Amino acid sequence: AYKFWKTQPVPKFDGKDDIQQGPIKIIDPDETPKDPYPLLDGFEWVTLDLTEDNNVVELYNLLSTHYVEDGEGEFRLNYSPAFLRWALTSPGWQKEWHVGVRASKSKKLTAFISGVPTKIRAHDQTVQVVEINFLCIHKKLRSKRLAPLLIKEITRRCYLKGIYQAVYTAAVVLPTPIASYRYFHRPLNWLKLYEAGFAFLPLNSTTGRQVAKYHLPRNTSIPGLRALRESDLDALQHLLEQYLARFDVSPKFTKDEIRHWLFHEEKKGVEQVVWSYVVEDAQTQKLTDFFSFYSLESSVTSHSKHDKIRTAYLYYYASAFSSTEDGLEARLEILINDALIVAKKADFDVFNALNLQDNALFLEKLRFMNGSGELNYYLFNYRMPPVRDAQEKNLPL
Ligand code: YNC
Ligand code: MG
Repeated sequence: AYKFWKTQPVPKFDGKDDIQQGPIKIIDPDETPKDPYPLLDGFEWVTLDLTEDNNVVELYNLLSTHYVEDGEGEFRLNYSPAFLRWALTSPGWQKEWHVGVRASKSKKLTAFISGVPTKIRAHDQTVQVVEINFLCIHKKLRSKRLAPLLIKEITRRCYLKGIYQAVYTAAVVLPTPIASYRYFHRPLNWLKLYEAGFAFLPLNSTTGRQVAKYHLPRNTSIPGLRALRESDLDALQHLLEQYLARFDVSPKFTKDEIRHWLFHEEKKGVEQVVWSYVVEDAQTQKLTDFFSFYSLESSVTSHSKHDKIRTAYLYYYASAFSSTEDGLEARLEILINDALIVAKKADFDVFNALNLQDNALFLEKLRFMNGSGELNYYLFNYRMPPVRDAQEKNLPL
């Protein structure tokens, strides 16, 4: 097992806990091959140019038919072209890290892997990383050991640019997660989810009672809640940094990254991907809270009167209430409930969240259902002790 992963600079499953945090292997750039790895016969490497609409559409077409499905293959993630462009052209992005494979004859895109650069904080260390995502192989090319080749090729291209560490997430278990979480789902339009085969009717309930159970007020409840403005970005960066300091690992965003990942600028013809809201205190004009979510549809592959489920995914959030008497737990409950109301108003069908960071404090109270999906978090060529959650760390709640 793990024929490929055994050869990579990642921690072994039986790793000791007392190991020093830091790189696993020191990379000598001179030993990095200058040419791409040889590919299967009849296929060739291609670097996509995501500033070109037709390249984005090609990638969309591959992913929308071959990317991640749920266990039964009933639903498949349907990242929109706008989402793909957003996810892959963050500050510092490199064209060379949008790696595709084409069939030499038909020129059809048959596989892909991507990376974007960023920094993370792991305890007190800042690490320059590439974030790897959208690894995808056409269904007819599966189980031919192409995935290790894609991974080795993007690794080579990162090493050549002097990046030796990576972060990535996957549903599959590989050596060795730094943390593992489960997906939770909060129905916003229960009836549609039921009709699409995503939600089930409990034996002792009725459709009417299920709809009532997930009913939300029409308006948000926190005074001063409003959409994020560009003029908030400095204050938001500060609020987020303070809040994320609670956790063992977090992104370390520059202001440009905050703008890119969190600020939606109204532009004609550009579909909204991310929704961000802040709470501004009326007296002090300070930002006290923040939440965001992004939009990612799922295609319903089974026969149903619905072909898409519109899902909002909880993204970053922050609150200055962690250090006050009112308490973080109570505050997050109303804050994220307001996020549900905003998402419902924007016509999302379901609101997803993982049980990471402080999410366990509100998931149950806000009627998220425990899902079957899991997500493992990984670091490449970097060792650190397992990530602890807020409870284990005795953080103020
Ligand atoms: C996976 N998701 O274990 P061993 S997540 C990493 N991430 O290797 P083959 C994976 N490795 O066990 P197939 C993986 N899935 O023998 C499988 N593997 O050591 C490993 N699905 O290769 C697997 N997208 O080509 C095994 O498998 C080897 O044809 C088998 O292709 C796999 O984006 C896949 O779920 C996932 O498109 C491409 O099934 C295919 O089955 C597919 O024979 C649907 O591969 C879509 C899907 C995955 C989404 C993601 C994160 C990817 C992270 C990759 C690792 C990055 C490392 C850091 C690199 C940069 C370094 C620097 C600096
Ligand atoms: Mg393969």
